Amino acid sequence: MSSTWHILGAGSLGSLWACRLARAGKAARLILRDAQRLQAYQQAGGLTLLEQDRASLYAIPAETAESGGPIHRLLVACKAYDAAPAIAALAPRLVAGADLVLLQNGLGSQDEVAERAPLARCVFASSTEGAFREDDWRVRFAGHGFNWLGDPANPTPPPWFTDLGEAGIPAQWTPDILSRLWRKLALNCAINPLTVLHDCQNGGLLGHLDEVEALSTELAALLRHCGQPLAARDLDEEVQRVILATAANYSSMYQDVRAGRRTEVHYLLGHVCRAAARHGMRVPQLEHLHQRLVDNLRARGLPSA
Ligand code: NAD
Ligand code: KPL
Repeated sequence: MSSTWHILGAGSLGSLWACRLARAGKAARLILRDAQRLQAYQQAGGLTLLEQDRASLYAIPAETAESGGPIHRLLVACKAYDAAPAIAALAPRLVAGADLVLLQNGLGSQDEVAERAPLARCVFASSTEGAFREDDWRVRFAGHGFNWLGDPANPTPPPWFTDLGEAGIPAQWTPDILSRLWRKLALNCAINPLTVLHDCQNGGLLGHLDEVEALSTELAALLRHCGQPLAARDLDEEVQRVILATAANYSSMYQDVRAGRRTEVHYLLGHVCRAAARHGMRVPQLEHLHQRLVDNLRARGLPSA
């Protein structure tokens, strides 16, 4: 097996991971959207990672999906709605037993990817690290956090997992990655849509705690119904703790909407509503929230799925 990390998507998280892997001497190769992006990247001379007041340039080799050559390990670092089409385009290059590391927030995109790459091992990740693009090929490491990785189909960590520690990427292998992803999904559903609808920072939700509590209660019931009792435990308290701890921040969905970017709603609130429907469970608060959010996005001319 080749030890090269192919990294699909040189956006915020993809660049953050690529730069740290390259800095640690790990073989990394970026996969960019098309020949035009590749040319622009080559002109820039590499990726720049900004950490506090330090800027470091990493001349990581790059290619496009069409470049050819086998892929043994792929970090999928695009948005949830781009993941399945990106993997479909790369499928002919994936060797049997290739490892895919899926950094997407929310749930649903992981299964879409797995369908398109049935011979690959899909490792799911849940990240609380924060990064954003200051400009093309310039990414700021904005928030130290942690990464949990796991494979719902196989509790054994892959041999390359030690690369992460060696590259200074804080990570732990967990056999219960689905519980982590559901918990984060529930937090995002209780907070992010309301910040868009009330046009406020996370702390602004302290003025709407009745709404937040009603959503948390319904989300916890749904998690238990979906076989995720751990993810449901004391959800209400954690939602309020996160609101307080991030009171001055704008949620990621709020930032996407404000910047006119497509949101990942289909894999967040959309996934929750679909899961409830599959289980024949009524979730009127969540359904109503979803409808209000969809209407709000449509009114702004943004995709609602
Ligand atoms: P981003 O938009 O900054 O980067 C995604 C990149 O993928 C873009 O550069 C895009 O052009 C590229 N891309 C899309 N399709 C592609 C394709 N077919 N081929 C090549 N490149 C392609 O997104 P991000 O903020 O890095 O988020 C990635 C995922 O990580 C999301 O699901 C997000 O919710 C999650 N996440 C992000 C952060 C963060 O701080 N940015 C934190 C936690 C989780
Ligand atoms: O993850 C978040 C986000 O903004 O996406 C928090 C801060 C937890 C709010 O849901």
